[in-house]
This record gives sequence, C-alpha cells and structure tokens, in this order.
Amino acid sequence: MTDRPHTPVLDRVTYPADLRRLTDHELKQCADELRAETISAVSETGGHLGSSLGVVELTVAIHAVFNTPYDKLVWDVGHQCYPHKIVTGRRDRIRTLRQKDGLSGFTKRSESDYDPFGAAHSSTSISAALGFAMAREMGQATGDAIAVIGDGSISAGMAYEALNNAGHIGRRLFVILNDNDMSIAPPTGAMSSYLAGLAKNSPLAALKDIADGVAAHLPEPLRQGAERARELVTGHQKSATLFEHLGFTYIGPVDGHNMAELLNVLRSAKARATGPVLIHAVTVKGKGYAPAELSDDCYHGVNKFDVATGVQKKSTPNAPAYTNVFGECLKRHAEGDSRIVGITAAMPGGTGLNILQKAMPGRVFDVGIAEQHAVTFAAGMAAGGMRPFCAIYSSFLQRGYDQVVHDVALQNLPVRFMIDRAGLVGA
Ligand SMILES: Cc1ncc(C[n+]2csc(CCOP(=O)(O)OP(=O)(O)O)c2C)c(N)n1
Repeated sequence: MTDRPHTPVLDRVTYPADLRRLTDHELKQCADELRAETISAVSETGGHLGSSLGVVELTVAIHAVFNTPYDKLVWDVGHQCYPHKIVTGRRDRIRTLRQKDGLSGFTKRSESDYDPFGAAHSSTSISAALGFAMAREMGQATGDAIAVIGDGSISAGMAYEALNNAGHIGRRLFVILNDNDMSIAPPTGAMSSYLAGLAKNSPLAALKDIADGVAAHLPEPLRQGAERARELVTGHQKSATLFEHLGFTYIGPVDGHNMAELLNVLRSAKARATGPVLIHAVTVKGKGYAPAELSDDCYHGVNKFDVATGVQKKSTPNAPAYTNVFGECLKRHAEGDSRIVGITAAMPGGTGLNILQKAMPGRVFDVGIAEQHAVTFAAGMAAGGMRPFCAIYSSFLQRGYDQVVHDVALQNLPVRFMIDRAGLVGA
C-alpha cells in the first residue's frame, strides 16, 4: 500500500472564510503548518518571532469562530500578527515583511481589511475595540470587537482606562488576554504577579464555562447553589477576579495552545456574551520552536536565522552602540553617586539599563510598559533628592510628552532623559 500524499491544509487557506470550512481536527493541523510557515518566513526576513509563535492557535481559532473582517480583530502592539497576515490573504507576500515596499511588521489599515486598526505602540487595543463595539451599538455595520492583548501590554495605564470604561458601558466586547508571562524581558509589577496567580488557579476553564452557562438559566435559589458548585469546581469565588469587579465576565485560564479548548471557549463566549468578556489564555512565547522557547528573550525580535540551529545572522556594527556606551557610563557614575537611579519602561535590555541593573539591581526600576508613569515617577524621585536617568526610546517617549513638560520641565527638576532610536530603523 502506498502512502497517500500529504496535502497541507494551509494550502487550502487564503482567507479566514477557508478556515471556517475546516473541521476542528483540520484546524489543529492548520495551526501546526502555520507555525512552520511563520518560522520559515521570519528566518528569511527577521522580525518578531516569539510573540507570533505564541498566538498561532489563537489566530486560527479566532478567525475560525468569529466572522472577520466584519467582526473586528484588534491585535495589541501588532508585533504578533505574522500568522494573522498569512491567513488573511498575505501569505504570498509574507517573505517581504519589513522590507522596502513589503508588508509592514505590524497591523496596518491600508494593508488589509483584516487589519481594522493599526498599531506598533502598545496597550491601545481595548480602547480601539471598545470604539468599534460602540460604533456597532450606534448602528454602524460592524460586528463583534475582539482585542488581543499581552500580559506585558496590559501593564500600561491606557489598558486600565479602557477596562474601566468598558466595564461601565457594559456592552458586548471580547478581550483576550494572551498571558505568556513575558514582556520583552520578564514582566515586572503587581499586576504581573496577580495574573501569574490566576494562571495557576484552575485549569478547568471548560468546566467553569459550562457551570456558568447552567447557572445563568436557573431560578435564583438554585443559581446560588450552582454558583457554589462552580466555586468548588473552579476554585474561583464569584467575582473573585479584578476583571469581574470591573464588570467583565472572566473565563479562564484556558490553554492557549489547545485548539479544542480554545474553540470550545470562543464558541460558547460568542454564543452567550451580552456584556464585556475577558478570556484569559495562557500561552508560551516562542511556542513550538525549541531555540525560541529555550532562549532568554524567547526570540522576541530576531535577525535572519538558520531554522535548523536557530543561530542568528550577526548584524552588530563595529562601532560601539549608544546603548552600551550609555549603560557602562551610567554604571560608573552610579558607583560614585548613590543618588543615581535608572528608570525603564519594560526595556532594560534595549535601553542599556540592564548593565546597571546587573551591577546594582536595587538602583534600576522597571515600571512595566508605562512611559507616562516612568517620567512622573522620575520627577517625583528627583523632587525627593534622587538623580534619576529615565531611558526611553524616542518613539515611546511620545506618550510621556505631557509628563516631560508638565512634571519635569516646568518644575525644573533634574531628570536626565536618555532618548534612543530616533532615526531610521531596520537592517
Ligand atoms: C508604548 C510602547 N512601549 C514599549 C513598546 C515596546 N514593546 C514592544 S512589544 C513589548 C512587550 C509586549 O509584551 P506582551 O504584551 O506581553 O506581548 P508578548 O511580546 O509577550 O507577546 C514592548 C515593551 C511598545 N511597543 N509600545
């Protein structure tokens, strides 16, 4: 008997409508092939690999369950959208990623109807998705709104401003928290610890979901009993999570790489939701590619690389990098002046503050992706007698512009800004 030739399922998928014709089993196979295609493409172009590999199953499941592009899928930052681009009509151009005249490395409205909202700077997705949801409520021809946001990106103030507003408005909206317990560097902050606690809580998402569904249809006394049963099943108390206190229905944690579980949860959430829902998906950054899973940064951003070994092509110039010169210099000054501290918004490595952090861990503050807070925090420290060095890329400091003016400059406070990456980027 001869083996039947293996036809890749991915070859039958140009647009999400093609995914919706596949069986659940084929969707899983499609995700595996999509992962391989993403690795192969990024090995030729370089780019954000780890984040994209972490959302392969989510990408397939969301497009299979929701009716994109009528339903609006908003990726936070957009650096994890390569698998999304491959299944939304751009597979033939995926190897032009981040090249001149090629595909953008982020979502971009002018590139595709499947990119309803552009991004690159983090923590905007919930606000934008809520905007789409309200446009729908006010009669515009647009469907469900789904934001996918990482545990790093949900550390920024804007995300909370949006959750606060969404919980108050109370309209149907889906927020998928893609929790890989990583930002670019390991995440810091109280919220990060809180999410890690939730992620450990209960793997019984599907059961919880079923318990919720049953409870909702029972008369009051029975419902209370069912809710107690649900607590026993899930380990969660009713309204135990922060998200529930803010007015969201919380579903999770769910295994973000288990296609059957994802499809089940997304389908039932889609069928039942009447208000805002937060789905907590636990994922692995770099999933399915050993060199990425094993590296410290999970291959957040890579140069071109060899797929078999994971070894990246070197792109380091011979001249000393600004980042290292700054990092070493600050460390020398800090040794002689105990008032000197470094402040970074989730980018200790990118800004060079990791050099001081390694030498004197207590003298560097990683505040999470929170540039506005970083600047005013530095201002407060300066007013309190310290000598803070606030190291933020020029593009992200845009977000702290008012704080630079209002909290630092107008009060003439001694905060030093180390502003990097103001020029053209890319190899
Ligand atoms: C306002 C802003 N600050 C910093 C960055 C740089 N940045 C890009 S991705 C990233 C980490 C995001 O972490 P997370 O949301 O958990 O997604 P993951 O990469 O882990 O999938 C950071 C800090 C940014 N894009 N925008």
